[in-house]
Amino acid sequence: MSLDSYYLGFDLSTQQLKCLAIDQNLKIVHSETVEFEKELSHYHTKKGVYIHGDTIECPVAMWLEALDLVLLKYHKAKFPLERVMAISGSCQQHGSVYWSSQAESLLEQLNRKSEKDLLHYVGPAAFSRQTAPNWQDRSTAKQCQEFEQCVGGPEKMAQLTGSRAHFRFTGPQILKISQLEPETYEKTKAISLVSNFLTTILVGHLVGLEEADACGMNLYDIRERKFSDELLNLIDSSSKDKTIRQKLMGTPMKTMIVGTICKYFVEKYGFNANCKVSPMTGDNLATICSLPLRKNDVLVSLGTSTTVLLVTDKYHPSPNYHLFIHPTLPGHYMGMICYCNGSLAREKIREQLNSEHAEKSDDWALFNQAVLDDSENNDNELGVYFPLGEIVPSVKAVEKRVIYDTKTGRIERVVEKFKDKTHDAKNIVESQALSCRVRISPLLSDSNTRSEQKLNEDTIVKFDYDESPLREYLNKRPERTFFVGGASKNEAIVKKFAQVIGATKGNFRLETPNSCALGGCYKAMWSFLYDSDKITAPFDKFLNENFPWHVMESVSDVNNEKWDRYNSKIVPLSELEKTLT
Ligand code: ADP
Ligand code: XUL
Repeated sequence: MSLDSYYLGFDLSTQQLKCLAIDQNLKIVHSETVEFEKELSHYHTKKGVYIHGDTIECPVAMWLEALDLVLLKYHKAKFPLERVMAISGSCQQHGSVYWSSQAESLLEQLNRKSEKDLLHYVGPAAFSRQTAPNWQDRSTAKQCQEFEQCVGGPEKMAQLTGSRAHFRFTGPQILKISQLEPETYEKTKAISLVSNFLTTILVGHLVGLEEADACGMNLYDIRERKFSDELLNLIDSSSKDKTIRQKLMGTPMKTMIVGTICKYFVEKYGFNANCKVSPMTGDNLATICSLPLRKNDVLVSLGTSTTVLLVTDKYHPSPNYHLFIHPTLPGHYMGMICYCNGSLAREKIREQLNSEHAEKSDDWALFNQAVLDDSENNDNELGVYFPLGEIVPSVKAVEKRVIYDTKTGRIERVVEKFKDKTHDAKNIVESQALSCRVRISPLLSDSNTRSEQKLNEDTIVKFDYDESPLREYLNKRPERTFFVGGASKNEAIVKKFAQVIGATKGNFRLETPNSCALGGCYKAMWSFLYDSDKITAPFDKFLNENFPWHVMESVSDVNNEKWDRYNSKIVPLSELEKTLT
């Protein structure tokens, strides 16, 4: 009989609950999923949510049923749950769960009983509100305004909490509930994020917020590492018993292990009574734990949209991106930049190009050839291609092509089209990648590489709210870039992104269908081993040393010598963005 140890990672996302298991060699050994719409159809959700205009919510009871169901699948598969040493996981970010005053006593039953199911013990009576706002909700415009006014605008808000006020962030959501549903708010004993809701169920008692995920609330003062009094008072300045501070259960947790799994799961599914629970965290925070990312490493997700995640020790907030405390690396932050226009914008250019050449519209061959064709000179061209309104920069839908003076970087004229449609293929990928490069730049350390080009380094460039001399951008390169997501299959797109971003220690690509849950598995394993003094390595070192590197493909033939070739496009990009509204 093998004596393997296992670690579980949950992924409680919008449409499904997944549970992944790894062994002590970090190899995935089992996975089960419950799809909400299909398998829990009696909740009548569409893609996991209820939509009423701008209001988007999820039924909390559905998550309880899903947890029983996913573990039942493990049980039926005869997976040895008694050898699971620790559990952690990932949950959709920003959502909030409202516990009633009976919650504690109802949860307590999970430490004694197991005959019935979770819904029976922790059913509707445990909640003062049966639904949780979902991250897609857009109903809090008024509350976001109140939040930003309270601290003095979007920049101040970003400095304080790592992000400007966003509809989906939990603080504005709680404020809305306190204003529109005062009785519900009054009856609420405690408020969880989805992450500590799941942790709570696993350990069988109310537990506080996980600190990294608490940064997705617009309430947490990241530098002071405590809730902002100003913002808490905006929600609820009463000095009565049940103040917002008490509802949020005090200061968020920084612990690696929060407790052991409760009796319900031990008796019902055969977990070991010593199985440890490490706090669940938000999905993006779990994603960075799924890869061996260290300071100055960047993850570029080329999905429908483009998301850039990076690890930094610089607290340089901006209203255009998000900073969260890193869930496993003390003194570090996770930066997150979300672009709306990624794959769909590239697809549009590909289709136009193919139709000019009577090629099949969904073939990437012509597009790819154009992207890498260095015989075509596009040195004085720049374009932005935003078929959808963009988040970074924050502008309306627009497509704009310009010709600029290569000596000064100043824009000479706007053009309807470039010399050839192939130039659009090259220019869209270059400008998308360049936008990533200039936006991650303030979060990177100096890399001691100098450009040979003669540029006026004192020229002031402006991106979003940041204004600084060009020189600030000429010396900042990430160490490693990791590419994931649908378009990372595309050799040409990845090569161009890699050239423009210019990582000094390599570019990698991998398929990551399970990244959130896998990040949870790795966090559970490292937390368990570190907490029980079996290892001393910090999380990044542990993962770098133990990571199954064979799953990773090195994009090695990127000529990084060409990195500084894109330096001369920084000023024109800044100038072009200034003209957008
Ligand atoms: P999501 O972000 O919705 O999870 P994916 O990560 O699966 O999506 O990425 C989907 C996108 O990947 C599609 O919009 C498609 O344009 C793009 N894509 C898939 N294969 C390729 C390819 N070979 N070349 C370029 N783009 C691709
Ligand atoms: C991040 C965000 C989404 C959700 C998806 O800010 O809103 O990524 O976390 O679950």
